[in-house]
Amino acid sequence: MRDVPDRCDGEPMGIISRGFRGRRTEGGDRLPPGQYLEHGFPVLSAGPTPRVPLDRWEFAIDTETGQTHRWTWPELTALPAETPTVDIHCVTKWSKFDTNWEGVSLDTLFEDVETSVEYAQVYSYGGYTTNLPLEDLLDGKAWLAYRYDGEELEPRHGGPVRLLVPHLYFWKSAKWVRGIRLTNEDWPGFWETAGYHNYGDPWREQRYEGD
Ligand SMILES: Nc1nc2c(c(=O)[nH]1)N[C@H]1C(S)=C(S)[C@@H](COP(=O)(O)O)O[C@H]1N2
Ligand SMILES: [Mo]
Repeated sequence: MRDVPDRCDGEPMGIISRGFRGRRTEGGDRLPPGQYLEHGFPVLSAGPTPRVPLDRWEFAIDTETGQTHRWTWPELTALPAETPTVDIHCVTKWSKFDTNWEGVSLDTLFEDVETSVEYAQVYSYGGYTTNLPLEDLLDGKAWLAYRYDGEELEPRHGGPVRLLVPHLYFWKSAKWVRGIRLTNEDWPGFWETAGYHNYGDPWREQRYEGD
């Protein structure tokens, strides 16, 4: 006899119903509506992979008063790092559970940043942009990630450094991230301008404008 799944709710399960239930419920409660569980790691890039030499790489936070906070690669990687394990959800319907990252919490980067605005415009090497409320980057919800699964982050997945904001659809997790501009107004980014939802909460299935 093979094991019965943990989520068994007590109804009698023959081999056929078990297989059927297994497929339908793979992912269970952790899978947002309309998503399926992916075991590989697809690459989704709207353009070519930009190559940024580490000695020229920098990350900046630009405030509404014109102040810029900058980090070089040695400065960023000298900051205290965290190793979040998170589920990620792409708007094209794949979700991947328990992805392992290493990087710096945005809370650390924002420690000395004074701002009174609500919006963040994230921009990347290569020209990609995405927007989100500043509060979605704070309080342990976002990281600048430079390692994945114990290895340095591959260029196709956003290396040397990508944003990781796992509670929103993965298009908000800008690869090859270069900076964050803090603004009074909310400026839609690359996919947000192209008809994707402005906020992108996978649990409310906010895929497209109007969802
Ligand atoms: N700079 C940049 N960041 C990006 C994208 C992109 O095209 N360019 N694609 C987004 C989308 S739609 C997704 S699903 C994820 C994909 O990340 P992955 O290729 O590591 O799976 O990156 C997001 N960040
Ligand atoms: Mo995506």
